[in-house]
Amino acid sequence: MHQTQTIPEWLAVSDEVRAAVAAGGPVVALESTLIAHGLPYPVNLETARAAERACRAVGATPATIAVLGGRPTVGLSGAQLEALATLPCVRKAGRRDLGAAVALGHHAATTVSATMALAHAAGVRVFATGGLGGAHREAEPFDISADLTELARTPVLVVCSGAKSILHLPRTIEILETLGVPVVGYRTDAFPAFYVGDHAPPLPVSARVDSPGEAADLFAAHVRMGGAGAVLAQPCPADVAVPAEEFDRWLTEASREAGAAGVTGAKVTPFLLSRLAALSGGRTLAANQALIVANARLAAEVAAARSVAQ
Ligand code: PSU
Ligand code: MN
Repeated sequence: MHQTQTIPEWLAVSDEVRAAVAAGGPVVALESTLIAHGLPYPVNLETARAAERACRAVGATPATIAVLGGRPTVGLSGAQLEALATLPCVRKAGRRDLGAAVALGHHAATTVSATMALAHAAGVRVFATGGLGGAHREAEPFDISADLTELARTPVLVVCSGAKSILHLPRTIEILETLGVPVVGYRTDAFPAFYVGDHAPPLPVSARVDSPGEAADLFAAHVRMGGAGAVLAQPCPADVAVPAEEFDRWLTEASREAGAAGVTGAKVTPFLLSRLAALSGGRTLAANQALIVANARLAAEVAAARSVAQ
């Protein structure tokens, strides 16, 4: 079915994405913070390209999203993707930072919250990432990601491997419940813990689906009844997932280093991910890469399921 949504003039949308959205074809939004700040070069560029290929392999159009020179852009070209993966001056923009990035002409990678906002403006309903932001573990300094509140207001399905294991996951799930955000397990009854294979005790999901079609139907029903965002979470591929005891050791050390270095705010997540990659001898990096690509593939399958395209 064709869409009638007009794309706002402040938004640059690639010809390919514009045509796919207009035709009601499957399109998958991909975020850029994991490229610019979540993964080191050249793994970041390889992962971004692999995620795009995974979408195309199942017939969906990838739409990687960022702000380039103050211009919110949906559907980066190969050269734009490379610039984002290599330039040192790329900022990290959550939803609240978009206005500043536009007005001040910044290059900015978009987090889940900002990517959802721009995907929605372009008429894209399905989005793939690695792990959501959420409630951090420490009570002080208080830190809860804008990803959660964006899910409460913007009707985009976020396909991920749950929320990042550096977070307080039980608290993150409770906040999503408070915000009315469905947390749907894909072929699992337990909320996935990013690249960590198991969480004891298992964390609840609000529903389980076993096919892309069921996921698409659930999301369509949620939006039809006035709901906004939803989370579709699948576990990290088992061959690369990291055991919880090992992860906890690395995280304790990485958190100590973050405290000693006085890292706060938007810098916390990139700092911890980078230290975890080093402390694990690259194991978390390999797992992060694998789950991002797997989530892109699943998002493409869901986007291709009929009810989302209507
Ligand atoms: N998933 C990954 N790596 C990342 C992120 C997600 O595999 O780096 C990013 C997302 O952009 C998410 C952000 O929105 O981390 C959360 O940052 P913060 O905790 O500062 O809200
Ligand atoms: Mn934060």
